[in-house]
Amino acid sequence: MRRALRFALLPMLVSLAACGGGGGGSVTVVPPETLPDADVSAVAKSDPGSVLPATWKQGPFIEIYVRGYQDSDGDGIGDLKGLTQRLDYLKDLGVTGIWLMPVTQSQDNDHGYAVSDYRAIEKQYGSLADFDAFVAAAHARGIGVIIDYVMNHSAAQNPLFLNSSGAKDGARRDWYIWSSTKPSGWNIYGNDPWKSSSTGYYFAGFWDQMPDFNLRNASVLAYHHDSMRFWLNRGVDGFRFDAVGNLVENGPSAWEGQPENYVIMGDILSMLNGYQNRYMVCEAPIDPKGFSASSACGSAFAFGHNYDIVSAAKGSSSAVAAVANYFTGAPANMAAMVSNHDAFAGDRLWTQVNGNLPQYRLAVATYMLQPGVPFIYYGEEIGMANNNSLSGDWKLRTPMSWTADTTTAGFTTGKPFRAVSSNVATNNVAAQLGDANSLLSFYKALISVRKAHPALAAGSYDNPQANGWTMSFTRSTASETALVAINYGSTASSVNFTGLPAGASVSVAWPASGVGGAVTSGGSFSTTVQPQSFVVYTIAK
Ligand SMILES: [Ca+2]
Ligand SMILES: [Ca+2]
Repeated sequence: MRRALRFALLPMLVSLAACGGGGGGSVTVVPPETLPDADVSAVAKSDPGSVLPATWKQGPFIEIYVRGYQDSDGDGIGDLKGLTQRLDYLKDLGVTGIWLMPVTQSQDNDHGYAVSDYRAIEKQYGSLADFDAFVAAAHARGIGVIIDYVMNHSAAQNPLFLNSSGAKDGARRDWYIWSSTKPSGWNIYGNDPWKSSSTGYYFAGFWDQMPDFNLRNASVLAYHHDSMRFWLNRGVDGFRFDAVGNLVENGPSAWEGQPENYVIMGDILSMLNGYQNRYMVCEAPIDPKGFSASSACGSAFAFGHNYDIVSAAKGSSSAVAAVANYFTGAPANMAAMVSNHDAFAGDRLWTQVNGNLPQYRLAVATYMLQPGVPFIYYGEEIGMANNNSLSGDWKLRTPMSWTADTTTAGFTTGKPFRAVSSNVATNNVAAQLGDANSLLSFYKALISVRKAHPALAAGSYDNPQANGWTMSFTRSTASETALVAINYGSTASSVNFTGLPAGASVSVAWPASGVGGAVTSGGSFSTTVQPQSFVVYTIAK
């Protein structure tokens, strides 16, 4: 969401206008009793339980754009049946969770963030039965499923907004934000959020086709809780929440990260924690650490840290220090990533490092070995590049590169809904699956090491050191300590870990060719880290 959306949506606005769809000014005033409305019935908690191990929440997760992942029926649009066919690939990769970008019925026919029905599956993706089958198949492989939930705004074509905008005395009027005169002084990411309609001015922070809900209205919050339970009751393992910095506005100079937002998310976390073994994570670039608090989302994406990770990988020593320090003041349950579906978070990693594989591996090792729940963006594991002939966010949301086919990428038997990634001919699953030296094999090996060592998946973060281009830290659980050193520089460096149990045996976890040793009588262990490489050791307690 956020800023980049504006660019992606411009062509869509034109097409909507061309087909007469839903501009605010075109709303027709009708008697309230004839207004459209949505099913807002209450949904009681009915927890089906969880078949997943508690460790599934440690990740790694993979973020998947269903429209771009796998088409099963040749219409050129990815769907749930296609995604289900790829679950064995995802299990083999080693992920323990999947974040699906919106799968609810939407108005945009693209990214899905303009939700027109919160309790229905996007028809282009399949049916509710297809969704249930997908979740069951993921669970059977030990993989959890979280889905995007968009609470800040709906589609303008959502019946709730059609009701709200259709008449000043409709049942849903107060479900959105209205003013009889146009408020002044507002600027949301460069846009005036107040849009005109025949019944007044409504607030839409991101796009005139995505009106903001009035989240001060208890009925609206109750509706969203009910809609979340609709999915949790079906076995969904949690949610990724969009734009939680934008939920409640308190004025033209107080519209982002307002105190009410933390309370709203904390109430949702409490509701979600009433179910077994669930997880939720928030998008809140305005305050990632604050929204990670257990009184708010419990976990939020570490925006900011991602830029430093990539800068460190590219050789910035000041960024190395920032990366080393990050988790000294950040909750360990934050979600870490190096790119996602939004351009404001950066290009695809391959494009950020211009295809430099040593730098690529260093960035990945950093976010896989530090604290935080790792989130891989689909295709990152094979080094998919942007398609820079596309604009805005679209360049990041191309069909998954399954094969070297430069037209279909192996994604569809038909014509893909969008051009494929620029480097599909070289970076694709088919080319990398059997290659022990491929990027895909690197991801699998690193994920395997992370999952094999609880200290890496869930340990503390201790003794972070940044010395020039080298970072080191230790991570511990009750049963083991992991020693990690990453050298981002172009010359070998030596690292000395101290404060360790005298005489303890030191085992190698990475690289496979490494050599272990023993802690000295003074409690130290020294090692040499080759240029642009990293080492991981473990000591059993
Ligand atoms: Ca399809
Ligand atoms: Ca809002």
